[in-house]
Amino acid sequence: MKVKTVHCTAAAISWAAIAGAASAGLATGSGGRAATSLRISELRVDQQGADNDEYFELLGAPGMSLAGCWFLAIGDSGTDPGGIVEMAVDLSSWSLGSNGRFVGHEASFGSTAFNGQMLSIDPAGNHATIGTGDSLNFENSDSVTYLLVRSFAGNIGMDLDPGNDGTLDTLPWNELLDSVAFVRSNSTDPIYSAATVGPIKLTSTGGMPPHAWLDDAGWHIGEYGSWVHDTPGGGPAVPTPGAAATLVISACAAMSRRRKR
Ligand SMILES: [Ca+2]
Ligand SMILES: [Ca+2]
Ligand SMILES: [Ca+2]
Ligand SMILES: [Ca+2]
Repeated sequence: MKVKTVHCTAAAISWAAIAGAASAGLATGSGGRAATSLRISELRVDQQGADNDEYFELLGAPGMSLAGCWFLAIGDSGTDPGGIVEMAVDLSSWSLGSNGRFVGHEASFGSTAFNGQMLSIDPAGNHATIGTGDSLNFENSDSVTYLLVRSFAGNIGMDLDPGNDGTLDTLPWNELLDSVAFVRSNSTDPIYSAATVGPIKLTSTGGMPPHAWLDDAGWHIGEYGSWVHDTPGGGPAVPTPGAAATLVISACAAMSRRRKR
């Protein structure tokens, strides 16, 4: 299947309006269907020392099933700068907690103390270990786009953007539910989301947001050597999904633009 995402015409008009909020619920899959309420609401991709506590958090309706949903990381490979499926997590076995949250984390999650504090999951949120040990290794050396999709039919290593022009040429899923791109300074890798976080330089060497979370005001960037802003399985309210439908066209348009940082 080869599907272009360039059927939107309102591109430049809407892009500026949503770039700041960075909180679009996207629905730019091959079917172009309306966005659902399922969102990416928090991500920890980097930390001081070994990245043992990485996790992603989703937010939707309380108790909602995640059957058919996948969490994807789209980045580079050793020789190709973009569009590569770096990670694909099948969420089908799980559901959202009583507060509408789900956290996927690595087995070593909760093992690092900053200022005497360690991470733990809010008891109202569901959570699951992804793989064993230090298994979630979100890349933080280049820009990466995270997608939440329904019915993923691709595989890890697949190149969804062979021309590396910032437009995904292959969309191996039925529906794109949400997305966010973590942008690193000096990275020339293309990204594939209207919602962006970063770049920000919090360390002597890096320019990648180590952590970010979503609330009513949009995405916020957390700390590198502190859990003070982390709320895995809990946290602040986020925009209601109703707002997302109006952003569909602009989101599609944004994805057709090449963005280099
Ligand atoms: Ca890790
Ligand atoms: Ca990492
Ligand atoms: Ca590529
Ligand atoms: Ca949270």
